[in-house]
Amino acid sequence: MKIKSIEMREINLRLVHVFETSFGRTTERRILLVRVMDEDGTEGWGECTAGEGPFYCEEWIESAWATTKTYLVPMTLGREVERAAQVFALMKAVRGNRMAKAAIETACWDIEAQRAGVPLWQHLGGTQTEIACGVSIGIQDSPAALFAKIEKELAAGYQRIKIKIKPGWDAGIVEQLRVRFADIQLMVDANSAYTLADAPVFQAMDKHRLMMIEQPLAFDDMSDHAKLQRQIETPICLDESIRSSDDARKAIEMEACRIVNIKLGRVGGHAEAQRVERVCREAGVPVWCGGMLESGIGRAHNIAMATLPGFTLPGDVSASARYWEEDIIDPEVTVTPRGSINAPPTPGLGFKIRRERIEAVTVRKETYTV
Ligand code: OSB
Ligand code: MG
Repeated sequence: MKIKSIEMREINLRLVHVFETSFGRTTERRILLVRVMDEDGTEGWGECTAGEGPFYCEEWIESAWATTKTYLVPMTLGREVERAAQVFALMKAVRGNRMAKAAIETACWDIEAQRAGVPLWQHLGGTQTEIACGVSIGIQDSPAALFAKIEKELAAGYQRIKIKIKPGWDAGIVEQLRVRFADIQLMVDANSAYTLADAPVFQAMDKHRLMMIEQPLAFDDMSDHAKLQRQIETPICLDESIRSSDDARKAIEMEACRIVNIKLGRVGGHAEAQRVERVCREAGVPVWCGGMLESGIGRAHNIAMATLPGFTLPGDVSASARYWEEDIIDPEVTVTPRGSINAPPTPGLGFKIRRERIEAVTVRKETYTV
């Protein structure tokens, strides 16, 4: 495959519901989409999952745009690779910036799968034709509002509920939730809002049988996560801390977590995600697919990745309609009444790209061709 053209564009999409985490609120997504074209004119699409500000991680839309344009495009444009799995290495000289890299890398996997005439999920080595879905529910204005949201998602069939927590909206809320929803599969995500001194908050949650506590402590502190894990019974799941398969290996070795959330952007694309999945599977550590409020393109890539055999827990990949009035793919992502998404049967990403819709929400675009 020769990378003949790379188009970068920013689209703006308003969320149906404001999403609040311990690091802030999101009302409108600014998404960098990448379209790569090969020598035969086959085009692949990728999505950069960087947020609107450098809060979940250092990358954000403006840094991703600048890094892609100034460094990643020159490193990949005009290059020929035998396999999409080699694209990440072309960008090796750039440190970090994995979300920006993943946009180009995943687009190349889309191309490769189309050229092979198979669905991307099969091309990646996926074995599950149906993926288990949960939802991630942001911090709400009141417990009543949270209860109402949970009722609605359970009625739609979702298999597990994740709530966002922050200091002041944590153990007390979980306690109330357990009174109302005694047996549901429930978990919390702190997005690094705590320190080891808060261990009592998590010890208080132990009696509520949570599936896991996601990323309670700092993104760059596996050592404290290992200490916290020794003080609580509930499994810790790492999100922000896992940027590579080496990170996963180290986290497992030091027992900083018992579950791993894999996000394509955070690890730098499909090839690295495959390596993380493998390290975890071989160590007997379950993984699940995280979400970054993706448009249909990123969502389709997530679905493909989540068919790999190690993805044994419900993920954060849910229906398009929970996020968007109108998605940019056709059909939109829908969830079955038993809370699952079927892997698409058609080659590549498996969803049609709605060009006109994308054009209508594009705010800037740059194309590079050789
Ligand atoms: O920590 O998993 C997270 C959204 C933005 C940034 C970080 C996270 C999230 C979510 C939402 O939890 C998952 C989704 O519904 O896409
Ligand atoms: Mg998380």
